[in-house]
Amino acid sequence: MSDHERSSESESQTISRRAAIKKTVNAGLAAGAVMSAPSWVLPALAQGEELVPFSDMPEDYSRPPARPGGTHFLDTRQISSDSFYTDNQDFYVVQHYGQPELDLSSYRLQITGLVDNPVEYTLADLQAMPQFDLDAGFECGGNRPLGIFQGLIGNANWRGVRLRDLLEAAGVQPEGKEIVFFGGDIGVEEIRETEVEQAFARSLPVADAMRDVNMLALQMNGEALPQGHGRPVRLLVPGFYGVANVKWLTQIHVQDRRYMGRFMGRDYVTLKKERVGDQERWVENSVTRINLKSAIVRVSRMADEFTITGFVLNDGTPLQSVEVKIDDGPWQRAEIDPRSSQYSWKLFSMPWSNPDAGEHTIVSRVTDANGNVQPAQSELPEKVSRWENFGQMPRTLVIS
Ligand SMILES: Nc1nc2c(c(=O)[nH]1)N[C@H]1C(S)=C(S)[C@@H](COP(=O)(O)O)O[C@H]1N2
Ligand SMILES: [Mo]
Repeated sequence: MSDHERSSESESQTISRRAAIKKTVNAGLAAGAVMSAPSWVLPALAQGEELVPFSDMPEDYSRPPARPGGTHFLDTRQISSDSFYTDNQDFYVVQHYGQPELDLSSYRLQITGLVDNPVEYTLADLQAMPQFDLDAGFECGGNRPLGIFQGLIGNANWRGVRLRDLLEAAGVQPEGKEIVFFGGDIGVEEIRETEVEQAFARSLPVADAMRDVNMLALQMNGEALPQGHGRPVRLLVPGFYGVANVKWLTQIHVQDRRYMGRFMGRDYVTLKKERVGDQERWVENSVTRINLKSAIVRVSRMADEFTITGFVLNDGTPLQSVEVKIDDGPWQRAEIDPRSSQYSWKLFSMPWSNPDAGEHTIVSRVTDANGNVQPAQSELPEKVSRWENFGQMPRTLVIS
């Protein structure tokens, strides 16, 4: 499906897709439930349960503590049945120009450009509008297995105003093609040997911006949006990599051409070899929808019963299955957390009884309802940029 076809998908298709994922996830649960006791009712580490170290991780692995104003990543071994929602204090934090402190009483969100009614909202205006809430998980487009073990990831319940309501009130003119979202954070960029001030910004084509799930989020897990996550307002584009979710949002601008700023045109741009018609070409694309991805992050042990846990992220397409392979064994179906919804992360688990002592390699793969299978690293196209790491990720551990 091309991006264009995806973005012009009608409301009714969106709704039926959402109904479909409910069914698919429930079906996955029913199938898994026959094979194993549901693990989701267990606390993070039950009494007598212990984490089994991965041998692909340094023995003294630890991540730096969260610092106000800094970046932060999850220790993904701590993702368990208890952590469907990532704590606000532990949700990963990434920004490129530092964290601006916006004054809430003078805060304004402007809507400008090719609109019938340019407008400025105060925070109180936004808070007084109808709100909706949605579970959404996402990862940084630069998330990776090595070093940080997939830590640039999180899942939360978000609450805020529907972006489409604001765009409709503003009245996007027919010449408006692209919607640009500016943050209040400003950095200096050297472009063509000239130093210029730039705000962090990302853009969406009008059709993508009009999706009914896009939110101007004011709350995260029931609290006012924390400073590190964009206080007081951030854009949330469910199903997209984190870079789309502009924090400290101050301006929405409608224009008749592509926005080419650093984070659309130069950075967060993946370079890979692809077939274009019957030609093989090196293609650059900006990081947008989350590729179909699963990864194992945790193995726990209770006597001789082991549990393998991992996560799935994608663009919201319903899933068919998540499977785990141990050494050269068959792919075995894992159980998907029934709390999963279309844009949340989907945690999965699989019991592993009485493994043999010695080193083992375990790997997961996810298949979506359209039959797309998460590829092995060796099946991925040649790629030279560090964005969009979604191939299968084998992990190793030693059972003693
Ligand atoms: N204003 C602003 N928004 C931003 C960024 C930024 O640098 N400035 N970084 C983006 C990137 S690259 C990511 S991965 C996500 C991280 O969101 P989080 O810190 O809430 O997890 O924010 C996005 N939104
Ligand atoms: Mo990112």
